[in-house]
Amino acid sequence: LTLEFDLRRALQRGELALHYQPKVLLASGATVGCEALLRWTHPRLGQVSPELFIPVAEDAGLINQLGAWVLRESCSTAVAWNAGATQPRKVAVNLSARQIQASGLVAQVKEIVSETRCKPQWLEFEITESLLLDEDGVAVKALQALRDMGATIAIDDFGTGYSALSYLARFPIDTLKIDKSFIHSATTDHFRAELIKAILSIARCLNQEVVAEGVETPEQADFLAAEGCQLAQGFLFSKAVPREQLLGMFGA
Ligand code: G
Ligand code: G
Ligand code: MN
Ligand code: NA
Repeated sequence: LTLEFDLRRALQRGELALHYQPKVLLASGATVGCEALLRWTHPRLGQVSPELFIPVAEDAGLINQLGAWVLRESCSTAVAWNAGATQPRKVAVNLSARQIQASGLVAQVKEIVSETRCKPQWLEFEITESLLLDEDGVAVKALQALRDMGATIAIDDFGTGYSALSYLARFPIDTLKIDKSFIHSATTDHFRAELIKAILSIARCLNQEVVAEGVETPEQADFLAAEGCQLAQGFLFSKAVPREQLLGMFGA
């Protein structure tokens, strides 16, 4: 309850910040996109993880307000980052299950995109795979509408959820983000390494982009590059950085 009170206050007092983790080309290390990640510096507790406060925001009915703030920040960063760019530089925005199931999401995205003059092509939405199980559900319809606008859809934490390969064929997904737990054991666990190769092979067949998450060592990066993975995020390259720092980073 107290965290809920504090979160309301945080929204008003500007204690929240959006940081951006670069997404890089493994071949060159060049930054070609990024993922927006919420940061909250609590006046007494210090850094509070979004893993902790997103569920609080959801239960308190604050997630729409928080989501709108994240999207507005992300769009305005995308506009600045894409000024003069020849290739679209995408900002990936995380959406929780509750956000996608809420009825106003698509209208909210349309409004903010138009208000900030952000091209939907500069946005990617990250969701978790369990949302796709309900084919005729609200979530899948919302994702379809976002895609029709020109945004792309990524499956976050791929491999950790209720992975049903059938949904990959049924639903148009643009990007698979391989969960960091796979990447961390790729160079020590033969079985995990083979699974990563299988994921890369499926993605090639379905024309999907793959992003390896949580790359921390050169050995992991070398393994991924050798297996044909083109894109990665992780502490080896950069943690999430403030907007000003992101704007100085690009390679394409
Ligand atoms: O940022 P960190 O490295 O601690 O992320 C922890 C979790 O919080 C991740 O699962 C991430 O997807 C989620 N998260 C971070 N920022 C946002 C956000 O803006 N919206 C939502 N819904 N989740 C976020
Ligand atoms: O669930 P999602 O993929 O959105 O979460 C991203 C989370 O992963 C964030 O909390 C981010 O800070 C964290 N992260 C990013 N790069 C690395 C990394 O190289 N290693 C680890 N352990 N975590 C990372
Ligand atoms: Mn994510
Ligand atoms: Na992830």
